Amino acid sequence: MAQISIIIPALNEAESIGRVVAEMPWPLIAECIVVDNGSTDATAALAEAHGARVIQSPRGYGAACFAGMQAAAPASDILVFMDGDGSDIIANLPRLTEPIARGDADFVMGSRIRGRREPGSMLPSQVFAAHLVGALLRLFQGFRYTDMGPFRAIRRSCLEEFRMAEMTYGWSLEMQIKAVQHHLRILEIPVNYRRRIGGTSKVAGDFRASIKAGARILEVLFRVGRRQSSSNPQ
Ligand SMILES: Nc1nc2c(ncn2[C@@H]2O[C@H](COP(=O)(O)OP(=O)(O)O)[C@@H](O)[C@H]2O)c(=O)[nH]1
Ligand SMILES: [Mg+2]
Repeated sequence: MAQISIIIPALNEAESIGRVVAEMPWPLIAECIVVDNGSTDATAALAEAHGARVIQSPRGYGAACFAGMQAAAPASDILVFMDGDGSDIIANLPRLTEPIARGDADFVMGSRIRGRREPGSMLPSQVFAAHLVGALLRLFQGFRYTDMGPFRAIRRSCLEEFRMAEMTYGWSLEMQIKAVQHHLRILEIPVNYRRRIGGTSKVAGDFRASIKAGARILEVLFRVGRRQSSSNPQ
């Protein structure tokens, strides 16, 4: 049976992280790693109390995901990323991991756009950005993603070949672009999405952070995305 590590970047998520970790389907997974990078609240202690392995990482969403990937148990062959605010629905996990475990896919993206979204869980600007990036990626890469959502599963050996470099908000999109560039078998499946359980948004709901994230996403789209177009003779 494929071994699964769940990786959750978490920054000041004390209001939600305990419940997120407590809801883990432990028989299905090898471990749940919570990557805390400088939380000033009880995020790390609560995650640990509910059964997660807590590690620390340098600042940045991508840095946290990268540290989680490096810390995953050597025997794990599938890595799953999800957020620590309770927005992702863990019951959707098998939909993400089973196609990889069966050998039918290497990367399974959860699309919130295709799933059911609790009203208010995604801002109109996020829905618009997902569509825009999807359309641009189709132009550049020939693969249509409908979302850049956090909940996703990837074959570990593939992710390790990507040489991930985006240590902030570009991480998620970099992974999606490199999956196309490395000719992975990609599947996008609907996942449902809720509002965060508590606490405050560090990205979409924070004006400055969302502008920074948007700029970073566009930069990754053009820089990483175009690398392939220019090196690909087709
Ligand atoms: N470790 C770490 N986690 C972060 C950082 N920024 C955001 N997160 C986490 O990444 C996830 C997504 O952030 P969130 O604030 O929910 O963004 P939103 O869903 O766009 O509103 C949450 O689990 C955050 O705690 C960061 O700089 N470091
Ligand atoms: Mg969130």
